[in-house]
Amino acid sequence: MPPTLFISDLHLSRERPALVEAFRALLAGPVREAAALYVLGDLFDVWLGDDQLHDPLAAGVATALSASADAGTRVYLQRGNRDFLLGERFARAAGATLLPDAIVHPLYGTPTLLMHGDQLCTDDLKYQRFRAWWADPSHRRRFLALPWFARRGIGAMLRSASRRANMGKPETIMDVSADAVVAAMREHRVARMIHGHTHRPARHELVVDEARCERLVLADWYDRASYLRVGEEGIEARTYEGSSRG
Ligand SMILES: [Mn+2]
Repeated sequence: MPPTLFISDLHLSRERPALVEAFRALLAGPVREAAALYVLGDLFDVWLGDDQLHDPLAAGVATALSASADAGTRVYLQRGNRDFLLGERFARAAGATLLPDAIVHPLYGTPTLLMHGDQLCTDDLKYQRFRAWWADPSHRRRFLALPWFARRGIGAMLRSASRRANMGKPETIMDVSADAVVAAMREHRVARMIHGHTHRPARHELVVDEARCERLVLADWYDRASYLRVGEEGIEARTYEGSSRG
């Protein structure tokens, strides 16, 4: 059976064209052989609404993803904390299925909880307040009704405020809370979860209610393209040097 690939935290933007190329190469390479591709959030460095598809980079990413879908790889998208305004219009353009923020999918027989991971950083109260505010559909609607230039301005302001805030935060606050991980595993009755967001790729083992569980954390794309390959044979983290990178 073909493998399933997981990526997150690409933060694609015009500032880093090499990564956009690496993403295209990944789609044209390993993704073609895969049964499914899961993007677990922060595909884009910022998403201000689906009319961002007017941006050639965004449109190109959607087209490349939909080519993968057309070639037979199922494409699933989750929203991250940078692109939480990704909507159905983008998903349609990308030939992708937009998933809720936390969902259990069976992977080769193992029910696996999938999420971006920001919701596990419960010690970061300031960020969780921000997240709760944006979770309100009326707040989202109001923001999305603003003209493009206004959203772009507000987005830039929020990003620089978040950078300033994160500089002052202790490392532990920026990671997931152990209690939140256990609570999520219990709530969704799973022994395995995969998430991104923290940029701390790892395979953690833990015991929840006497059951052995594991938590797989995806790598970001700041230095190199990487993905997690899940197959019948097991799980493997891989980096990817696309042929078009050079
Ligand atoms: Mn994130």
